[in-house]
Amino acid sequence: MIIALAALSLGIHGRVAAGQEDACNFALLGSRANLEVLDTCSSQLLEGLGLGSDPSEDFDPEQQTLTCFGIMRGLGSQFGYANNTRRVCWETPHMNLTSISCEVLNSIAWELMVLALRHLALCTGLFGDIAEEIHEAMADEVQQLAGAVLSREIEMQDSAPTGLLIGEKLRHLHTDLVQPLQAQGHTRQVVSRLLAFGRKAFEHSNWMVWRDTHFVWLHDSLREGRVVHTAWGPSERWEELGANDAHTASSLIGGTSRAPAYGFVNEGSQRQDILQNLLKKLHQRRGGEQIHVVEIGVFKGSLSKFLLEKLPFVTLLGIDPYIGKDGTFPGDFSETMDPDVALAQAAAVYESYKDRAQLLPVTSDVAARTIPNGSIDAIFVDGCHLYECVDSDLQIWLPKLAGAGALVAGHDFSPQWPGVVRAVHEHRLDSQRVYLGMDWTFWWYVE
Ligand SMILES: *[C@@H]1O[C@H](CO)[C@@H](O)[C@H](O)[C@H]1NC(C)=O
Ligand SMILES: *[C@@H]1O[C@H](CO)[C@@H](O)[C@H](O)[C@H]1NC(C)=O
Ligand SMILES: CC(=O)N[C@H]1CO[C@H](CO)[C@@H](O)[C@@H]1O
Repeated sequence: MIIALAALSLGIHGRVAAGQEDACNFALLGSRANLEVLDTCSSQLLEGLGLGSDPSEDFDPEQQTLTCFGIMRGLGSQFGYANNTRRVCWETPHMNLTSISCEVLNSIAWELMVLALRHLALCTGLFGDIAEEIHEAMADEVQQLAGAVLSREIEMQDSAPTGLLIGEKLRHLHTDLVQPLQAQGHTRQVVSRLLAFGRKAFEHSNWMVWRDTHFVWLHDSLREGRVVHTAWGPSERWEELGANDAHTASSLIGGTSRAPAYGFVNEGSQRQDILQNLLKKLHQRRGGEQIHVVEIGVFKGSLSKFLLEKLPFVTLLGIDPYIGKDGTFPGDFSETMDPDVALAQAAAVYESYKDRAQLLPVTSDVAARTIPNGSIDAIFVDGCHLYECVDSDLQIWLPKLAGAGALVAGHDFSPQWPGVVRAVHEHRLDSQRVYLGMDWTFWWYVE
């Protein structure tokens, strides 16, 4: 069954300005969508809505669009994000089933998002004035179309191997989409549901690609008994990203037989979001008390600022010796910013929260001397990334933690920094829990 978007356009045919092709007059195919057609159509619609024609990453999430039901924010950004997520699918081309599942989900999401955009363009008068009752009635039609495309897709996925990865997700998204609408404002509801579908589908794609790639790489490493360079790509890849010790041989004691109990958890796509979620939960578990957090490796203070801004219950101690470029921390930070400039920026952040934030520009072991045992609720280890450093940070700071349930988290559990992997592994041998999330984040709770 081919569901024709043309059916939807019956009401508007002839309204498209003379000489202007309606590039969006195509049949909805779900996972078999023609991406070129979608590109042309969405470019046209985005331009019509005053958003520029090429969805790129730098769309402003605050950018406002005047629509038939009021101002919308971030519409362009969502298309930029969508466009980028397509590339995520092929980030790790060896993960065939994951890549294909990712692409299937993305194609469906693109179609539904373009459907939303098109409906928005229609009711916003891009193709001429249409009475409100008509675009309200069209919204119902759009919801039914989208629902039907999804049902068909779910049916196909049920018998396909990709169904294992995306079947359940599609079912949930379908349920959300076809919920009965509230009496007023069908257009607004349907458009937001279709866009929400896109957002969730892209989040799921990112997570799926991340989890599966991370899992395969970790599995390979444990089997070899050392950090290897498989699913995430060769070690040369990491060198391009700046200072690192990707080539350092890092053995993992006992390999699989003595490994920690690794678990893959989706707590958000960036470390700041993950940490925010974990600290919120910790705050609840600790009865709503103020939470004392130590951040090892502050640099210019972006993470500190985020946490202080978002989490009023956090008291933060930031530690960073501001040594400068010595190859022990990641990325191109040391290339792009002078340590004095970084320190000045971080100091300004801490200054503006000085009632609950303190920055110590010293090494982690020196800072630790002033901190009593059992007084800290959470640490985030993101300083020097070499094995010796991470191992020492963990040894120094674990006694500072306030007993059971305290959080140990950190960054760069990755093939780029095998020393981090080795240190975490050695601290959690023999089936102790270690959670792995996106953005190379790791964490566990003190037992
Ligand atoms: C999406 O990104 C590609 C480049 O990766 C670009 O060629 C294309 O025009 C973009 N826009 C749309 C609507 O897909
Ligand atoms: C803090 O804990 C460490 C490690 O258990 C121990 O060696 C040290 O003596 C403790 N310090 C104090 C002041 O109790
Ligand atoms: C389409 C695709 O990604 N194919 C890949 C499947 O996995 C093999 C083995 O890892 C790769 O060589 C293919 O490129």
